[in-house]
Amino acid sequence: MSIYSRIVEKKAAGKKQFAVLVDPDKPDDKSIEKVARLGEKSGVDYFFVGGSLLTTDSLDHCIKILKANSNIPVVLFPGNTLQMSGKADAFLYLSLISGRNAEMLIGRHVISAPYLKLSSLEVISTGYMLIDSGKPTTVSYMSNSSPIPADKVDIAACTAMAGEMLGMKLIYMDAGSGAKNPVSAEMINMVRLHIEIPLIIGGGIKSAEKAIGNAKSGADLIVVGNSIESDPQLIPEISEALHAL
Ligand code: 1GP
Repeated sequence: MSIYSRIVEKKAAGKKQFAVLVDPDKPDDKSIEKVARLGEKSGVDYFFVGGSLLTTDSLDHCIKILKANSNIPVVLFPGNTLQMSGKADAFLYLSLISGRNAEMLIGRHVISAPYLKLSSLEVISTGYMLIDSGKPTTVSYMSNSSPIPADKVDIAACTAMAGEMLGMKLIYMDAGSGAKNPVSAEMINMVRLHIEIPLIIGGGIKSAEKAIGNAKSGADLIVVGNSIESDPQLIPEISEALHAL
């Protein structure tokens, strides 16, 4: 079964899903191995792999370790077109629909399209929405785009609707890695009410309570990266809490 069908099927069954984000630049091999084993043991649904800025050539190596220590599908969450690896299972083809930078909306996609076509990766068209988190994040700087203001829930809803009507398969609302303020429950709720496709929420989620709150507000898939790097025990905590919902 494709990863997208799996996401849709779980959503239809009312099951909440959990993805652990691994930045291939950051952890050492032992830490990646630990995350993979903990993820496998606690039923993590996906590993998302990627970052806004990779400074080492570690992508393939990171995926290799995750695959050697778990059976969890690896989904590329690319910060740029260079972050492509045939060792992964799927590729989030992110169009930054919250911004007005043509390169991030379509330009980079034109460059990567022929390579993706040749790869065996499952390509999942994703409307990516950056939400303001109180201070500039790496992704807002690197993408040269303004995030949607945190209190403009109507703009978020209309942006997500446009993404869905343009044929995108997922909406990913992100406050950015290590965000000071995560996406608000009110905004998640509003967007959920206006779209049918699966909704991913990430950025600044630091506890199982917050993950559950987001899921109850309408998120189908929760992504956590930063806080897991400092406390891997959050993996079983969040995974169990979300899957018990
Ligand atoms: C970032 O949504 C992801 O793009 C995850 O954010 O690292 O803050 O958990 P954190």
